[in-house]
Amino acid sequence: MNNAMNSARRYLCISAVAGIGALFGGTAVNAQGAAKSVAKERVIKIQAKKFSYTPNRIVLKKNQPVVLELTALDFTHGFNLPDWNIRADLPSGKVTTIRLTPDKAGEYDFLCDNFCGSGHEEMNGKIIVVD
Ligand SMILES: [Cu+2]
Repeated sequence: MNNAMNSARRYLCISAVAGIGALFGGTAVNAQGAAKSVAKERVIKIQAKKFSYTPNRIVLKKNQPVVLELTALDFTHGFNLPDWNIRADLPSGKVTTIRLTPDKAGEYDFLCDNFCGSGHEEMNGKIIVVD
């Protein structure tokens, strides 16, 4: 029963993020939806612990769908990507999934927005989207 509840929660979380991603992604998200069975999502695993993300520099290709699988190891950290209006809590020991398809090249900062201690302000990283 616990597993069922977890997957239900995860599904809700993914849906919320996908909705937000649609605002950012525009045509790219629509194109992804249309070609869903063809486009292969790239999975990127990210670990969060006091006070860093590993990796903390992530290079994505424009218009390539990706799944971020975030795992906090020691605390409920946050993941906030303000330029894309994406944020999530990362409960310790659980995998939090965020799907996105970047449609603009550039550099985008992400950061922990759950205060986690003395190094919290330096807990951040960068997503680099290339053409
Ligand atoms: Cu943190």
